[in-house]
Amino acid sequence: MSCVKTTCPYCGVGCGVLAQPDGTIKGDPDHPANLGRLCSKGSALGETIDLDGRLLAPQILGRDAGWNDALDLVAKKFSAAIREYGPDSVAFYVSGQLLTEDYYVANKLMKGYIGSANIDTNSRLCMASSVAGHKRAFGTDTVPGTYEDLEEADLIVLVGSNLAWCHPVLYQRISAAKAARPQMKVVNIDPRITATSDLADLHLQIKGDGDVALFNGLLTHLAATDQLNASYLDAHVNGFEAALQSAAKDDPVESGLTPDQIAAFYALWAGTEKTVTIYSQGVNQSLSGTDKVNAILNCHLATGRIGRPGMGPFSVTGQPNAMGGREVGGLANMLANHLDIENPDHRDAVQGVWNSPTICTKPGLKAVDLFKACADGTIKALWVMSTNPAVSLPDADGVAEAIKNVPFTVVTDIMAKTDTGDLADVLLPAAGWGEKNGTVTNSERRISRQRAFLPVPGAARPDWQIICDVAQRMGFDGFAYQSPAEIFDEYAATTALSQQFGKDLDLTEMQGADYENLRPAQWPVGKNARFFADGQFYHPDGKARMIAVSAPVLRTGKFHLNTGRNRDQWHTMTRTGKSQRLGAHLAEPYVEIHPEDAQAINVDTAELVTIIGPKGRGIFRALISEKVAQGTLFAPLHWTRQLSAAGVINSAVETGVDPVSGQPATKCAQVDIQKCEAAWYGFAVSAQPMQPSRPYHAIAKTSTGWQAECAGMKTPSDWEREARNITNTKTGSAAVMQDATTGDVRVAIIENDEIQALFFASTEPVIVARQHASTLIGSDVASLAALAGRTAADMPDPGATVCACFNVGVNTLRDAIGQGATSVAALGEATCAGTNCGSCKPELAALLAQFQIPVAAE
Ligand SMILES: Nc1nc2c(c(=O)[nH]1)N[C@H]1C(S)=C(S)[C@@H](COP(=O)(O)OP(=O)(O)OC[C@H]3O[C@@H](n4cnc5c(=O)[nH]c(N)nc54)[C@H](O)[C@@H]3O)O[C@H]1N2
Ligand SMILES: Nc1nc2c(c(=O)[nH]1)N[C@H]1C(S)=C(S)[C@@H](COP(=O)(O)OP(=O)(O)OC[C@H]3O[C@@H](n4cnc5c(=O)[nH]c(N)nc54)[C@H](O)[C@@H]3O)O[C@H]1N2
Ligand code: SF4
Ligand SMILES: [Mo]
Repeated sequence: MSCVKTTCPYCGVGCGVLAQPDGTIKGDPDHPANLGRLCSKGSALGETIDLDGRLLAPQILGRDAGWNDALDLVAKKFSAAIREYGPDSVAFYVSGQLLTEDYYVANKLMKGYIGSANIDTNSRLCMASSVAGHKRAFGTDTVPGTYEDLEEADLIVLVGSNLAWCHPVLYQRISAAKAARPQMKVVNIDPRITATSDLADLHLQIKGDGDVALFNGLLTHLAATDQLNASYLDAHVNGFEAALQSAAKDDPVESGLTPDQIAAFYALWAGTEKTVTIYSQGVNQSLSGTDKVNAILNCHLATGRIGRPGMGPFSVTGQPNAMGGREVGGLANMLANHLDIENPDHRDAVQGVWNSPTICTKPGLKAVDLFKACADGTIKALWVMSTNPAVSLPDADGVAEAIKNVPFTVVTDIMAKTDTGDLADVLLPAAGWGEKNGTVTNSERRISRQRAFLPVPGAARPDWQIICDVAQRMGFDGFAYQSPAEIFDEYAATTALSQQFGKDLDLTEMQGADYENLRPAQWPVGKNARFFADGQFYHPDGKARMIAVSAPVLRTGKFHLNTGRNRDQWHTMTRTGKSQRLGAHLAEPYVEIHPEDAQAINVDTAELVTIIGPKGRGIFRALISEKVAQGTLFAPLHWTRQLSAAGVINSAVETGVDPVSGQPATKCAQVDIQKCEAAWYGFAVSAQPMQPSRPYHAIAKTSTGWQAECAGMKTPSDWEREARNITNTKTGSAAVMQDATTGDVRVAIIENDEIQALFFASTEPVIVARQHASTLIGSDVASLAALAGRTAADMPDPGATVCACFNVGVNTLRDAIGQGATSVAALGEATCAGTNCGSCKPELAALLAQFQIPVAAE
């Protein structure tokens, strides 16, 4: 079968993938980002390309429609709003998951033809603080380093980055480099203990937002101990004195770390020339996000540790095309090619190359303000593409209301049902990964092709084409492209402007390139791969700037809610949620809470808690863990109303935004937490899709159908009816058993001698071998044995999945450790765990530490 070289659609590592139409997925050994590796999400891509749940035709007000009607309506409504209320009455909210070609035409349409800059992107929630920090320091938004720097470094400092789960292949590259050169050191700065901490020689469990104090302290220490690079500062950097003065006012102990920890970190940093500081959302998603970025950059500039092999600051991008979006000007305060809206020469030049009727003259609304403008009625027509803001923005319920308030909303998505799509007047079906062609740029500025290897299903169309179709119907020329290759060519040509104005972006070499066979290429193409090697920056005087920043006053509230990601899910789970393998890792919305806090609110393992924010609340499973500090909570952002009606964490997250970048501070919500007094807890498996609609519920795919966790506040009077309703199984005979002493309930629904559904309820969280229960669906095992929910002697219960590739559960691993496996490699040999993508290796190491019987000293 033919094998197509494409790129993974998930994280910003940008791994090359070899894909076959039957869903066989392998890492591309020739791709410089991954050299053949893939993580659990990449490896499971084949399980997410089915058409289940796909949006296959345009819909107008919930009914299938033809493209002509849908496109005419969108064009008519946008044109009417612009005519009546002006260009700023319409808005696009787009995504770092659009391909560069999609992004380019969306930006061109809004900024050059509609004449507004009201196009913002989910990168505002993701990279905006890094962009702003780079621009302040370097004069342009440049990530200077390459992935090889991570392997060549002697010290890697991870700040607010759970690399093991979020950029797994980079984690693996660093891990392999460290194994080969054990003198390489890793420091992890994170208020939580994470899977990434496993690689760290030093874990600094900082207070939330303690980063500026820590890095300001580092700068002061470097100055006080005479470890700055004076000649570099003199030749290439402005602002040192002011930055140092400001830094000296901060006390690093404010970071929450002990003087010993601080001293150990400073000594390591000061003494290691080849230092790379990797930072991600623990830095960006903060009220002081941009200042954190500059506090880090200050230390690299003051030591001249930038632009040379094995050293430099490295902001890792989240989404597959976060970087491409920044290049084409996807943010409301940028023009294409890293040029500035505020600069009339830049505006004229962009309008010139576009030959467009107009050009926006001022920055547009940033994401949070954009949805406020939806709420207050300013926005009359909104188009959301490839993002799910009703879940992913803070105050998610308020955002959903705001979208409802817009007179006309369009959503382009690949899925028929999403929390945002449910609010739209018009749904437009996009071609998804594997079905469309284009380019993406990864964290190290490497442009790779996404290539189609599947037919486009139903009436779906690629995003670029949908945008151009609407533009043409709005009467605009300049959108008559026949292919993404044409768009890319135009875009590559326009990067000459960046060169003309002395900026960094340069794809001119790629103009006219053989798009079909384009090989992964890093920009600036054909030049030094590292920026700033010559000490030249992009401010008018050619120098970099150190920025005077001060540690923020830390917020105090009842609980500090930190949010982020799970290993095996991608954002709002529209794709990864399809894979039962990935779902088995962590199957419902949860919140990590410290044991003492759990005790204080009287919550036991696996009970439910309500998290109460200023504007909304949600219900989550309590995961009691010492990995979070006392007074802090951690919850993943992934669950949506489609999967768990009360499980959207952003319902409870309402914070401000960073004053420089406008990025919401989604890592430091102040919330309250209470025990959720459930009268009963339930667990169900069914051959049918379930939508239990109980006060708490969470559904997930299994190998035989679906599973549901649920809970209610009132005990049902008829358990059979409850079981049938929850499992969505109306026919068949039901066997109901209730334990007279405990009150535990078990229901099996059987039809034609096959188990269709099982339901378990208890006044306590249900204890049942969940994976085993799901394997019974469709089997003819006698219902009574099944009702026990235990595993038959010949079918050991593997327990919660640790290795998603080979479906190896925690019990299997514990047994293997009991039988003498003493290393991750030995566990791999015994069980296969960790031998494919390797994403679970940190967890294997943790299990070894937990279950190994210490060998007595001789
Ligand atoms: N599995 C998986 N991988 C992904 C994604 C996914 O959805 N799933 N999404 C991708 C995207 S778009 C992004 S942006 C990246 C995000 O990648 P990361 O930024 O690595 O992921 P997060 O889990 O959001 O947050 C990272 C860490 O910041 C810590 N943190 C919180 N507050 C602070 C603080 O004040 N200071 C410090 N130093 N640390 C803090 C959190 O405890 C958390 O462990 O992941 C990408 N990769
Ligand atoms: N509390 C909290 N909130 C956060 C974060 C956090 O750490 N904490 N992180 C933030 C960050 S960094 C990010 S990046 C955002 C991510 O948040 P979102 O962007 O809202 O999440 P996704 O689930 O990636 O949404 C992508 C949507 O595009 C659809 N889609 C997939 N492929 C295509 C395609 O080819 N074309 C089109 N048109 N649609 C497609 C998917 O089905 C899905 O509905 O969340 C942010 N929100
Ligand atoms: S690390 Fe994983 S999610 Fe990220 S690009 Fe590579 S395979 Fe995809
Ligand atoms: Mo992101």
